[in-house]
Amino acid sequence: MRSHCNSSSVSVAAHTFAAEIPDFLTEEECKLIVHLAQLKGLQKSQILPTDDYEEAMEMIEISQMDIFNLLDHNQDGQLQLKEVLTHTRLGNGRWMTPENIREMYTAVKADPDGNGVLSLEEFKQLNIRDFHKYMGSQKVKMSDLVRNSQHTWLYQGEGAHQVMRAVRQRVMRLTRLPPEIVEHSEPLQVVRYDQGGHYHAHMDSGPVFPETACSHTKLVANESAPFETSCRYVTVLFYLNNVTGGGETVFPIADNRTYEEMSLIQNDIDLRDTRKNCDKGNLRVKPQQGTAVFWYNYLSDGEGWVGELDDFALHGGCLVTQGTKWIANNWINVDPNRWRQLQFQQEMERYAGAGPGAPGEWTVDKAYSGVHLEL
Ligand SMILES: [Ca+2]
Ligand SMILES: [Ca+2]
Repeated sequence: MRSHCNSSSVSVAAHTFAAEIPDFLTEEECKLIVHLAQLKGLQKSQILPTDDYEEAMEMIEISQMDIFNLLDHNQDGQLQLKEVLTHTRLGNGRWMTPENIREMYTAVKADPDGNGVLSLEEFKQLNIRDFHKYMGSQKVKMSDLVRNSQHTWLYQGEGAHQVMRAVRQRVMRLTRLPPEIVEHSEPLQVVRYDQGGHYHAHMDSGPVFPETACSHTKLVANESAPFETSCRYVTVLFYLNNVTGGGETVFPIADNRTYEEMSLIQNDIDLRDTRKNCDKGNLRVKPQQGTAVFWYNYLSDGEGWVGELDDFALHGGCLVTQGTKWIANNWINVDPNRWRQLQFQQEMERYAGAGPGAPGEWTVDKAYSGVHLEL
């Protein structure tokens, strides 16, 4: 699938598997989903940073040297601009552009020799508290955030609206995944981007380190991992309307033969920035009502199970320049830990089998109502 072709079914990119399927949903189904989402009510996908940022950052016990080493990706003893940009968490939810970083350096006098690179010596001189103060003092608008949209979750399980059930069944056939996996995945997420909305390029799933747990299996596994992430094996994205201007889905590095995290940001051009650089992305899909796009966020482990994250699945929502954009996401959750996934499915079956009024205090749907996932 290169650029916005309207091929009739599945097309395969060299490295990224992404399929574009026109008319996956009818116009009526799209309208109904939007209507249901409006009835339920949408919430901001990301909120403006709060004032307690400074305090929160000071609580983190990490030495200045550790921060430096963490940021110095290529280990050359200097912090290049792109190394600082890559750590989006530094911005406290605010999307940092090369200009933002340079302004910050000037404000906190971080780069006295003005060469745009922070040497270890310069970094040691820097008072991290000044940096936090500066960040806290910045007026941040919604358009400055990583994500500027609103969303809600719609139930798709048994007893749900027939259209919601039909969509789930269709996703099951499309992905050819076992019903028990699809049925116990996240509900449908409906997202609205108003004019000026965007979502900078991101992965739908987080890296799975030993200290990370999958949100959906965590409770069942009774694990207390310090970090959690939503393990989304497959993404199926639906366009619910035709967008007047912008709003494409971009895969900045789809098809790249070689990929280094750092090549995403070069010569002041950050390919992840969907407000500025969508036109430079490798693959762009134009929203068309009823079309579904689906892709895998993980590679195979070679043994028929989920393997490593697929970096090429990096994608974002381009700036909506005119009108409103409505999409929906169906994510299929699979735990890279096969045993945990199995345990989760068994537990879910047990709850389902216990019938109404069963002590199932939580279900996947309950777990996701009001969830604010940061990816
Ligand atoms: Ca470096
Ligand atoms: Ca310098």
